[in-house]
Amino acid sequence: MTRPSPALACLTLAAALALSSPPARAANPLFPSLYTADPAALVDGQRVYLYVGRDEARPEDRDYVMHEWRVYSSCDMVNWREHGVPLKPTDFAWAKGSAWASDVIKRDGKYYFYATVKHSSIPGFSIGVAVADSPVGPFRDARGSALITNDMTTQTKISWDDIDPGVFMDDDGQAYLYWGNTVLKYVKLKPNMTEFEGPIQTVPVHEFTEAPYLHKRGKTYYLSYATQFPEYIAYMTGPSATGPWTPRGIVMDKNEGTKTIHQAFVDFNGKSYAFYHNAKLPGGGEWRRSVAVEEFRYNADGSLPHIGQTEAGPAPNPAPGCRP
Ligand code: FUB
Repeated sequence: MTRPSPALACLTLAAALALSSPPARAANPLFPSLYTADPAALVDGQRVYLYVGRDEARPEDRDYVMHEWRVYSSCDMVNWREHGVPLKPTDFAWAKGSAWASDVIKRDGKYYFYATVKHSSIPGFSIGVAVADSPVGPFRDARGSALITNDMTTQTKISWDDIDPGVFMDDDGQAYLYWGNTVLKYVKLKPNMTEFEGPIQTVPVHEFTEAPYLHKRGKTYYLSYATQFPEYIAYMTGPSATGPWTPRGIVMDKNEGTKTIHQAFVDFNGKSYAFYHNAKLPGGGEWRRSVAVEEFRYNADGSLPHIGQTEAGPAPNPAPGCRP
């Protein structure tokens, strides 16, 4: 009997493995061992960092139970390294809990973590800012007091209208903080990233719910947000970080199982990605959510496409020089 050549033997083995290997784990939701929500993404060098709130609600709970944020990083958008807990609401001495949505930005070698938390003495939700020398923390309170409290804005009476920070720095170094539920607000930040540079402004947006997120591509500014309830992801575009804004429609349809969706858009290693959350992890639900990611391409006219949710998630996109 003649033996197959080594090359043929390799090919045959590869074909057999391809037929017999179980399918690779679906990439979405990204973190199958815990419930996660409210993704915030930061590309730093060749790595992408992903900050999420941990949903700790039990199946019988009827509200969010969120005691900490978690941070992960990836070199390829498929394999994620866990870095633990970079910050907890109780790291702010003036806060009493609720690790709701966050956003993180780098400036002058430091990392600034804007965090929604419940204030312990001023009724309602607040936004604090913490700082670290590393994107994975540990972060410490940068002010010793909340940056934004519920009593600073009076457009609505709800106690949760000052949530969901989205921080952005323009090419000229001017930083902006957008936030809000029901009413969209923004303020310019001083270069120290911890103080206002001017007054709080409001932006009229039809059916704005929450989760504002500002990013820029070329000369176009994209202000995305959650609209309606259950939420869809919608967006507007404009010629500056403060508009004027033109509504551009829906990017992602609402979830089943949870009414929230909370998006973040980044470019990483030459490709574009949308993070969001759904309730698709087994046992998931309204307060037990799971973060997912999709790759997408901008349309030729610069508009965002309609992005569908997939189980497979993005193909691996290994960034050169990044050590997994
Ligand atoms: O996770 C708590 C809240 O639910 C967030 O702050 C909102 O964006 C919504 O996802």
